[in-house]
Amino acid sequence: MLKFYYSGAPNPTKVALFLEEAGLPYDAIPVDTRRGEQHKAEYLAINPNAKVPAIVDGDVVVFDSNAILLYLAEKTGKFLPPNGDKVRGELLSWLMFVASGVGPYSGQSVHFRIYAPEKNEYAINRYAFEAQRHFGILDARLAKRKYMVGETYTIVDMDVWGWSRLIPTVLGEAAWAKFPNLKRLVDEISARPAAQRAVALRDKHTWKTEMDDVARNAMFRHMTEKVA
Ligand SMILES: N[C@@H](CCC(=O)N[C@@H](CS)C(=O)NCC(=O)O)C(=O)O
Repeated sequence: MLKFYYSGAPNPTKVALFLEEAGLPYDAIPVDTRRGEQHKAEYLAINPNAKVPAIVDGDVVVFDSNAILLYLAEKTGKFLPPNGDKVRGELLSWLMFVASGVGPYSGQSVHFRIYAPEKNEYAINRYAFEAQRHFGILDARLAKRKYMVGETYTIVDMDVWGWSRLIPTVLGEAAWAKFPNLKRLVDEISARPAAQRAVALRDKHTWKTEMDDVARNAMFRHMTEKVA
């Protein structure tokens, strides 16, 4: 059975959404990043980047949520737009836009707003600005169309949902008012039974909740290693 290495964080949750939507049987294996399990040798053999998610599907190993969504969609033929170079170009562009922009800027915005030991106004504003700019681009696209690519719900919408549903954490409680079209898509997906199962998956395991020195040492290793 497909092994899904996960936590309740945004990137694994969008893969959980695909697995639930597609009805693929899977074995959910917890990787408690606050306990440092992402750095264990057996997990690094699967994902050398020491992050979740990753999957092992027979002899196929895939890490990075965006790569996993594309792999699973192509393998199953599900949640892809119709064939054609034009729409394929859109699919790849928006997947990479989420992978290289929405995800990293959202993650850094949360880091500097919530977890950084010093509240650095420049860094907070830099990452919030860029996260907001990226969400604004998604919102503008969704003002003119129901879904991100093609006429139906695809892996790009699942990819977008992963971080967008946490916009209040990324940008503050009032931020949803700026993205009505994106909110419409997020609300539609969040109401789907598969999305509810994806979000509830984390309740099947027990996780370290404290963001204490053990968690900081595992997740924010730059705090103890000066690079430049
Ligand atoms: N580009 C990767 C990013 C993965 C990532 O940053 N995962 C976070 C959870 S959302 C993680 O594992 N954090 C633990 C850590 O940084 O130690 C993806 O989309 O899968």
